Amino acid sequence: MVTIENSLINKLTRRLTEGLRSGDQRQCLYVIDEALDSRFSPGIIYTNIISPANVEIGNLWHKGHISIAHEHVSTQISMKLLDHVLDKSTNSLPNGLSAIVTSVQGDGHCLGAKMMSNLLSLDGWKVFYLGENTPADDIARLVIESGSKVVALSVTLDRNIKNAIFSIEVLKNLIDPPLVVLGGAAISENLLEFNEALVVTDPVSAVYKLRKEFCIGAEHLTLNGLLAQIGIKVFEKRKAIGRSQGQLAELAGVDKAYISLVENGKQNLTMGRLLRIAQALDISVSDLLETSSNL
Ligand code: B12
Repeated sequence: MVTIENSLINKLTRRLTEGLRSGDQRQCLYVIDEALDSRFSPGIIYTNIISPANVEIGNLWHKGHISIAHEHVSTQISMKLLDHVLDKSTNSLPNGLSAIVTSVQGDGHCLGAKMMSNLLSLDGWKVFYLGENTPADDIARLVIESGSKVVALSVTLDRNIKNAIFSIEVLKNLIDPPLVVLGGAAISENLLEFNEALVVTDPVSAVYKLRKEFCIGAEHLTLNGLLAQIGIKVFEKRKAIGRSQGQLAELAGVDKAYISLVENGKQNLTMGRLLRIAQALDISVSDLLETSSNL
């Protein structure tokens, strides 16, 4: 199962890299839609497909094989892909908290910060995504204006670590200081630790840590979100036990179309049918209802 998933991920990444290299936005969107149809989560699509494809394109530029114009086209398409995944995913209800996300001053690498920004949006945060290269004082001003509780900083270039330290220093001195989350290649590759910031290497873990930090939980899930999660679980479990939709429908005593609607998160199930589907999958109702992550 894991091998099949990995080989699909590798295949999608290769096709995405080709699409990005030739600047073919439509091909890139097809690849991402295929990843979404294959039920890969936004976090997996971001970190295991879009990210390595961009590393490949960036490396081609760094080695002088493609021009900066080609690299910029690829980055712009990738930014659209990140938003496409966000638009197609199930958002949590707003949690009432806001966060600022940016690359630190001097850093023009923007994809990591954008991934962090979109995953926070997906999790119900109001996000101010500032793009790249933002000076500390301007971040501080926006924290005051917006009342943001979190500032997530992305640092890719080693030479910009000092700018991150400066930003932390400036933010720490505010009357209502935000929690600073630090990530990016320069931080993770140098295994840096900071007393006054939360250091996290990948954006999905960062969102989970913030959930804990701010006690944000399943109460922010919408009905549509819950139905989508039940659908994913039914689909995954059915695949894992090797049954077709028709076979599962027969076992549960419902129509095949009903299972299809459930798996697509479009069916508001009755308790009786939820129980029968759970029994047909040989799992408990609470397994199906347990809210997991939409990340
Ligand atoms: C693409 C790329 C570029 C693009 C950037 C396009 C853009 N607008 O983003 C371009 C071509 C413009 C570029 C320019 C430069 N680059 Co460059 N670039 C890369 C490359 C190939 C990939 C970076 C990337 O996009 N990765 C994909 C993203 C998604 O990964 P990521 O940023 O690491 O983010 C992940 C995690 O780190 C994390 N994350 C990121 N931010 C955050 C934040 C938080 C809060 C959290 C929790 C997590 C998190 O989440 C992401 C998913 O897991 C890397 C090499 C590599 N193999 O990584 C070099 C690299 C980063 N670049 C490098 C350099 C030197 C430069 C230049 C100085 C080159 C030059 N001579 O001009 C310029 C600097 C421009 C500037 N002012 O910043 C060096 C950095 C060396 C160093 N250690 O300091 C690298 C490592 C290449 C190398 N081997 O030399 N680059």
